[in-house]
Amino acid sequence: MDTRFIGKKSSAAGGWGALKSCGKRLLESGTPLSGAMTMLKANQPDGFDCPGCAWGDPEHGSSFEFCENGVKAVAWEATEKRASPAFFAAHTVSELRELSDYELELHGRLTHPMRYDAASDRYLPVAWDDAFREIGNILKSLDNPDRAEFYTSGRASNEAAYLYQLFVRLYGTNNFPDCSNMCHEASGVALRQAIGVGKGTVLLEDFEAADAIFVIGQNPGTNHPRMLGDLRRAALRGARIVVFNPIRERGLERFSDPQDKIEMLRGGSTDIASHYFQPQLGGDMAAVRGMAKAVLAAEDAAVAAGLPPVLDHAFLAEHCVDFAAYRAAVEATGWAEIEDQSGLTRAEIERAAAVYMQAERVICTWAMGVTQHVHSVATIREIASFMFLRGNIGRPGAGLCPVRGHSNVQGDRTVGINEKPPKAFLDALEREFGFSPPRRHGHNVLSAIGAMLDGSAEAFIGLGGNFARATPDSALVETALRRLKLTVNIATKPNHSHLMPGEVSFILPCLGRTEMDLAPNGNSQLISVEDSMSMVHGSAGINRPASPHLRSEVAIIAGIAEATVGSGIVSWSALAEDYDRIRDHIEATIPGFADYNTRLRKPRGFLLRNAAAHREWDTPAGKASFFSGPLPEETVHQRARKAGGRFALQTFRSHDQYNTTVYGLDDRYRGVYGERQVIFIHPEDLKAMEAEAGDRVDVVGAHGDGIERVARDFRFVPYDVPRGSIAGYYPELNVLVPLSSAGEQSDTPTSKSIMVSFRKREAA
Ligand SMILES: Nc1nc2c(c(=O)[nH]1)N[C@H]1C(S)=C(S)[C@@H](COP(=O)(O)OP(=O)(O)OC[C@H]3O[C@@H](n4cnc5c(=O)[nH]c(N)nc54)[C@H](O)[C@@H]3O)O[C@H]1N2
Ligand SMILES: Nc1nc2c(c(=O)[nH]1)N[C@H]1C(S)=C(S)[C@@H](COP(=O)(O)OP(=O)(O)OC[C@H]3O[C@@H](n4cnc5c(=O)[nH]c(N)nc54)[C@H](O)[C@@H]3O)O[C@H]1N2
Ligand SMILES: [Mo]
Repeated sequence: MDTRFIGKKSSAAGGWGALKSCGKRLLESGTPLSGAMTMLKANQPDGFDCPGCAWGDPEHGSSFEFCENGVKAVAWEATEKRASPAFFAAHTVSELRELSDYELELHGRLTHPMRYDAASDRYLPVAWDDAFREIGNILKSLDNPDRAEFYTSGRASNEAAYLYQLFVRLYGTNNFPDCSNMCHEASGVALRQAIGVGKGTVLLEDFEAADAIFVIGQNPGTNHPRMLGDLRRAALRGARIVVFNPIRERGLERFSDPQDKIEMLRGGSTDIASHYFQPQLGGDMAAVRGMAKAVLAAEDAAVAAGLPPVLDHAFLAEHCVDFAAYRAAVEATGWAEIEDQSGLTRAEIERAAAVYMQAERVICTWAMGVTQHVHSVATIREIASFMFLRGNIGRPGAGLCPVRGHSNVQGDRTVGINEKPPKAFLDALEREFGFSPPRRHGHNVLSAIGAMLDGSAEAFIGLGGNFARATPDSALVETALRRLKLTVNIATKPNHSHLMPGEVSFILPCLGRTEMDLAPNGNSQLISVEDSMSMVHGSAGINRPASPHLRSEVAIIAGIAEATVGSGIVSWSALAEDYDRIRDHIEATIPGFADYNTRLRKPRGFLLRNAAAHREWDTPAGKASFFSGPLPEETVHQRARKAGGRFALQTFRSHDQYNTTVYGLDDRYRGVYGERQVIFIHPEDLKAMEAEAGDRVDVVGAHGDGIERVARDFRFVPYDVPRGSIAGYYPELNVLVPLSSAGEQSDTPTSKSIMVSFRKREAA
């Protein structure tokens, strides 16, 4: 078998490997020098917000914080390559559909507004005003505004997102499918129930004070490299770092900080995780409940022995409700059930609990490994309950930290991208603008797809993102998009969603975060974003736009809005001329933004106050609320084992991609080169199937809803994962993610627990 694609793993995350990879990326981007210069302005007081991720920026961010993820994202946007009208003239859309995500985006930045021409099956240039007029006319012609879907991906600025929601609500719908529906939705839902606010409670400074940091279902080495710097500093000063991850991820094991000259010269690295536990997929709720069980047992033992208590009784009495019910639920859950579902032994779980109990201050972070399961909301409630036991919230060095993905996904929600908007916000819009915004709930991602499939949606507008590839059952979604009357994508680079044109279809090219956005008076426009720690700060691009025909997202939304709802209520062009005016409206309609335009211009921006971080609880009970539901009856890995010949599959990211944007085919942290169609699997599972490393198979969905799903031609990579739980890359495996499987209460696709089997590869 050919296993040349399986190679050496990087010995540590970061380090020279990261520098080498960045150098390569900058060279490929065509402008090494301007690319490097651009990097120096990332996350600087007078620069742009890094489009790489939503991790916070340090207080004294005066020296450039090196981050491979950021360099790639910036170089990707600053490329010299152009997907110009000549490129679209040279290829039919059907031809382009044959390209991989990787090959497609390699063609570079979009330069002109384009309209699909069905006769020639090509995109042809169109004038901006003609595009706006036609889009407006089609939107106005729909029987009902609820027949249009307005998607947002989390790179849109606060200003663009606010203007977008204003336009869409004036148009008359709350249909806001959003990338966060596929991402941290469960965190928002669970945290609102538990602590009254759907956001994390910690600041970057808290990582300097924590004694223990639990990192659950997250791969920061790849996805939030700057977080590794904070974890490394914590590890060096003796904080314990406890990881729960089915896969042994290199970045969580060892890290060489490219910021640290001595470590780099000596080829040294710092151990990150002090404890590494490998649960089964979806086993975290059981693991956390097991830890709680150990904590409660230790409390009983301490009381019996007359020792100081383990629980924070003052916090429980003053701040919490439902502790007794929670305690009863934990005690009713047996160790056998916990061990089977978590895939961890009681001894392992007790070791993790001991770290928790020895720590005065604990932070718990998590990401997609927790949020993309059926029982994600319950799991996050369980995590919050566990943290309440010792009052690990609302004091320095302690708290809950969902680590967000897209650089402004949190801000977009704050400024109104929400299919279930709170009443107070709609009331505020009504007061500020004098119209009646729609009150019915709108569509999220899954219900928008449902509406497209059953014909009740007729138009799709995408403010960024790659809807067709990021969503489940991608093949079905692609056909659904092609049946629409209108599809519009506001984008920086071509992607597969643009190749699924409706009857009328436009690609509208916009400025990226790194590019100068000049107002008509020549002033540079400032936009703003909110990071995972609720810091809002300004961002201004410095590069010359990729093409003179690009418009800002704000200007494009203003153009569509004016052509659709007119300027009687909102003067769109006035707002697009000066974003300060948009911010004045945000300040008037959303709490926390007082003096927005002034505070935004301070070096680190400002913090949106988080009540829970001050131990004020905006929950129905007015207190932090314990959760006392049962463990899931069965998770996918348990069902797969019972059925035999089945596996629980998770779809995750490689080290060389940003969501559906694939930068390259290597994943050096996992030792895979030049190949993305791979399945990571336990060597004993391979043996049991009489298969070997490098064997090619088809992966077959086994969700049991009667729909045939096949991902063809994948190769095995033996890996350190629990038996029965396997892994492979998104978006290649999205054909296997069932639309009909969603998180309870979050409605998030369950991309981390997909039931599959294997069969011999069929020739295509
Ligand atoms: N370079 C890069 N950076 C990115 C992105 C990118 O694609 N590339 N995407 C951005 C976005 S939008 C997001 S949301 C974040 C995503 O950041 P992550 O959540 O770190 O992303 P994933 O690659 O999906 O990784 C999930 C991790 O959870 C583990 N995991 C999977 N299932 C389980 C489980 O059941 N239990 C536990 N304990 N662990 C599990 C996986 O093994 C993997 O290590 O990153 C952001 N940053
Ligand atoms: N199977 C599986 N599916 C998943 C996930 C998973 O883990 N597994 N993760 C889910 C998650 S966490 C997320 S967040 C979603 C991501 O879903 P999306 O946000 O929809 O996808 P992206 O790949 O981030 O979007 C990339 C496109 O955005 C456009 N773009 C880039 N920068 C800009 C900009 O500044 N402005 C505009 N207007 N456009 C821009 C480019 O054209 C690029 O092609 O995918 C989800 N889908
Ligand atoms: Mo995400």
